[in-house]
Amino acid sequence: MDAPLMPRTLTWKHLTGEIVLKRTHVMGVLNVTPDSFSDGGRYLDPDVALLHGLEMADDGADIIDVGGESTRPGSDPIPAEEEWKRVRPVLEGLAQRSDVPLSIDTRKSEVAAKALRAGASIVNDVTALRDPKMVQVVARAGAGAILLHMRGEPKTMQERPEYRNVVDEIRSFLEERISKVAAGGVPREALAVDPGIGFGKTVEHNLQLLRGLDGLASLDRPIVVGVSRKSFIGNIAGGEPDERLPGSLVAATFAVLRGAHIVRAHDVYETVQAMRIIDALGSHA
Ligand code: HH2
Repeated sequence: MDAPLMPRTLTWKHLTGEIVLKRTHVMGVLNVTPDSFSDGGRYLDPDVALLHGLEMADDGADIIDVGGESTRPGSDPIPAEEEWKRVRPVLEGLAQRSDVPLSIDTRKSEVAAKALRAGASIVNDVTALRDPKMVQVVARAGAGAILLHMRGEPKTMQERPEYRNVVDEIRSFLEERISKVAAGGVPREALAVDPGIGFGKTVEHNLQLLRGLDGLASLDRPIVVGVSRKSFIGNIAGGEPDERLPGSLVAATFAVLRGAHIVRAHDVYETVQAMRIIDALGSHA
């Protein structure tokens, strides 16, 4: 009898090293913004943000994702200078005081370039490196990048999103972006993909995507999923964003069972504990 095929261990290269995905990794969210949907204003003070980042590192975060601009539905972009002013002290402080790899959550190449010089290793871009300048910045620095699927722009993305087959369309989009970005000089090994839960999707689209996540396995790149506190959880089960931890943990666990390698979460301690258990039970079995 043939031995069962074991899933291949994926490796994700970034500026300061590589992440070997032998277990589920947790990416902690650090929003240095006044208006993020679930923690807006809580970490706008750089000292408070830095302490929260260090706490997430202690709690077992594998990556800390620092963002200075909200991309919640309906949000407006902010100037690059303002975004950089917010994230700079936090990135510099974390790079000095922790070894956890840092990602910069930005769609602006100027901010990404400065962040990579200040200690970030990965660019988390909700526009999937749409701007050719962003591809250049990532390629030149030797950074890692996350390619996320978003339909349209944050301002309007939730206005009647439609798909024929949401999983197939997102897989095709990501496949195309991987090829384009690789042609621009970023090696495939430096790329991870993200279906973009909540980025131009209805509640039903989000559910279909989570159920069909294994459809992204053929991309052969690490799959990042962000469900933490998102509105589909409130829509289905109620609760304000900071009351959605139970639903977030179930959705993250389900995503891992369907093939996610990295989960992006606000509540790092709780998420790490949940992921340790699902991994021990054999998440990839
Ligand atoms: N979700 C948000 C922001 N960045 N990046 C990735 N890779 N995946 C996600 O699902 C994702 C993301 C939105 O969440 P949050 O950062 O908490 O909110 P806001 O955009 O309001 O700051």
